[in-house]
Amino acid sequence: MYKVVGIPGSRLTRVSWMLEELGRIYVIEKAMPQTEVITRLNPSGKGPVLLDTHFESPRIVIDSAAICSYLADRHPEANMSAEPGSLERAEIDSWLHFVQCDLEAPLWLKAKHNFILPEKMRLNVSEVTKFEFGNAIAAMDARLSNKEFAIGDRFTAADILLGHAGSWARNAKFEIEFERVNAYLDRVLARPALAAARERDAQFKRDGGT
Ligand SMILES: N[C@@H](CCC(=O)N[C@@H](CS)C(=O)NCC(=O)O)C(=O)O
Repeated sequence: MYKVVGIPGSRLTRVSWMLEELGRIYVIEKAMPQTEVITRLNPSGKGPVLLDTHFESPRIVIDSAAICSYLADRHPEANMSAEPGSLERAEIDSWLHFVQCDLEAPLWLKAKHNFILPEKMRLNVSEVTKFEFGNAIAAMDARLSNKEFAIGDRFTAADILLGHAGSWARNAKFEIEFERVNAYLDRVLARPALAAARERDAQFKRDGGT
């Protein structure tokens, strides 16, 4: 079984979405950042963390992109990864890095300065984050071109990371002016596996998990 530790509704949804795509059984354990529970698993104090309990000594994997990549490799029958050393694999990996370094960085920076950092540290980063996000989206549009999914005609871990960051951008009211990117996001965000993952988040709250 798999256990996902972190905050439901955060980047953790990338992992539950992936697990739903793979049809795997998993449990969610809520743990706030920088608490003892999470820091024991990830010294940076950040979630999500995956525990793969299929082994005598459970494996611990940290970072949402690494976790999705690991899960895709563990279940090759789902065809959500590619052979290490292949061009397709390099393309998937490059999208995973793109999401974290280019696409979500401005979203995260804005969130930190809006409501996460201690008030005295907060700055107005609206202009720079809008600029950087705009550059990232333009690059995404050019790279995606008219492809159905990030690497072509099959859905991979890269689409989960891109889709999740795109949904985050929409919620945070970052403008996406590219028709192809919006059509792509509509397509990946309509996946039944994402709806199931979001339902798990909602269920967690209904059960008093807050
Ligand atoms: N690159 C990491 C980022 C992890 C991250 O920043 N997680 C947030 C929750 S979604 C967190 O725990 N933040 C607490 C902090 O920055 O101290 C990932 O994708 O897993």
